Amino acid sequence: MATADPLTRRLRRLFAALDTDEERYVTWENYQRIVNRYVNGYELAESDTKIKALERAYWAQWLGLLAQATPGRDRLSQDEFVAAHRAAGYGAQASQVLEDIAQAIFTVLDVDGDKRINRDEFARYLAFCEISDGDAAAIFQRLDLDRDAFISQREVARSLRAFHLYNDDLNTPGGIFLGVS
Ligand SMILES: [Ca+2]
Ligand SMILES: [Ca+2]
Repeated sequence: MATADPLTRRLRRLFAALDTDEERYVTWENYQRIVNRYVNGYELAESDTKIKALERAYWAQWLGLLAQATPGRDRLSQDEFVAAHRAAGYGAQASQVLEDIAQAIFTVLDVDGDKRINRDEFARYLAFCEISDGDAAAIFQRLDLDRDAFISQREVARSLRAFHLYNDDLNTPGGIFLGVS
């Protein structure tokens, strides 16, 4: 069997991060669980506009994935999940989906609302993801493309695109925003 290409490997790791109940399928409930983690981790109400925006962005992505699957399906196996992501392509129109997810995640992480993620806000996010502080500086540096010591919404969006589109960087850091370490 041929070795899977880097995009497929990234998407498999994303699948594993989503399939927390190890059903070997991803369903909308798995995405809801992620949204609920933000509710708890950031002490936000379920009705908070930040949470609603995140839920809506993930819902749009999920519908896009289902649109690529066999009609009538409401859950995706790992192979279906990878194929649906690849078919969605995240070119022009579908990239708006990633843009909306980036914006929603950014808005939650930017706790003080100054339109940029500083090191403290990023450290809080890593703690939320249960990723060790030891990696924080290196990950932050890779995400901070313009080296201004802040992560902008644009930098979040670019990292998400790099994660979802074909390129051979196995360690592209955008997965961090999706719970893939
Ligand atoms: Ca901030
Ligand atoms: Ca920056």
